Amino acid sequence: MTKHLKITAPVAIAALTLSASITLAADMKWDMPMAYSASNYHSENGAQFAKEVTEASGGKLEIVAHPGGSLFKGGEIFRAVRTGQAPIGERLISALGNEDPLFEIDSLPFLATSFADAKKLYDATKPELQKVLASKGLTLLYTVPWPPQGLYTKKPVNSTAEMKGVTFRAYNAATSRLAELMGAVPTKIEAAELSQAFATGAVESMVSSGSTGYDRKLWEHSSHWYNIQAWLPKNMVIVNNDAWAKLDEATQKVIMEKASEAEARGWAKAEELANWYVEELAKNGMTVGPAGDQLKADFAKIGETMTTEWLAKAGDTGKAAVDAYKAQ
Ligand code: PCA
Repeated sequence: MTKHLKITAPVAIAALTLSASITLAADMKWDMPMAYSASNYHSENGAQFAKEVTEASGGKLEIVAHPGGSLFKGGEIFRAVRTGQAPIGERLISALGNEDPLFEIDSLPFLATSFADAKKLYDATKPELQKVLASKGLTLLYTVPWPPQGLYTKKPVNSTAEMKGVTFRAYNAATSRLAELMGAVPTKIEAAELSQAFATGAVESMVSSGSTGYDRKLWEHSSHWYNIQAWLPKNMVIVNNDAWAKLDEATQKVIMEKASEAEARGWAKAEELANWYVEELAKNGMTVGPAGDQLKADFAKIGETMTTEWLAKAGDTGKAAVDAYKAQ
């Protein structure tokens, strides 16, 4: 009898512990790969979204955000979600031009250069974006913009001719093309690998927001940021439709509600932080300001070339999307 008790007590305790942990854990867990630094507002917003869905789902779903490319690198996230390796994930939309030209519409230079216009462009093109994603088995949850894009250099630059032969970090096909049109030498590099690329001298310039320059301490590697205000690219959070179908309606509703809140929060945060980031670049010793007249004129011309090229590639759908935006 004594012997019998000695054996069952630990077993009973183990069983209790096990059942306690089962009731605490959610029925389902979604890992959510994200590409940018944990402290960036995109990642913080995503982490908040994940936490809120987890809490509001009543134990049915736990979403865990993995920032900084720790689960999948930026360049792998879209494929991971499309193939179901990850049920949900975040990706820079305009890096997906080889999937569909429509994904590049928010990186067309000088089409939408303010937060208000970027929002208009998003509203006008959202149905088409959702359609393209649906054709790949994906659902759009929310988007968040980056602040306006400017040129980081190691020296004062007055015209794009001065960028000839300069090595340039690109984050999508559009920034690669922009570099080519300046005579610069582009290499595609994810933000997570940026500091190293600059530190080793692999690249010496780029076009990006004050946000990414701040995250990656670009003042350690460059001296100037020209606010050419060329476009405001967006990140999107997408979900795999097979994973989506495994959720009950109530959980799907929770996700959509929290996604819509994350979208509003993210757009507001980007706008709120835009100037602050630029001030931080200046505080850390960089010369920041508008581009000079020649540089501006050169970029305007490059922008026209890129828009013409994109329209040829994007066909009637692309033209209709631009027209829908302009009609707003
Ligand atoms: N930061 C991202 C994309 C646009 C931006 O402002 C990056 O540089 O990778």
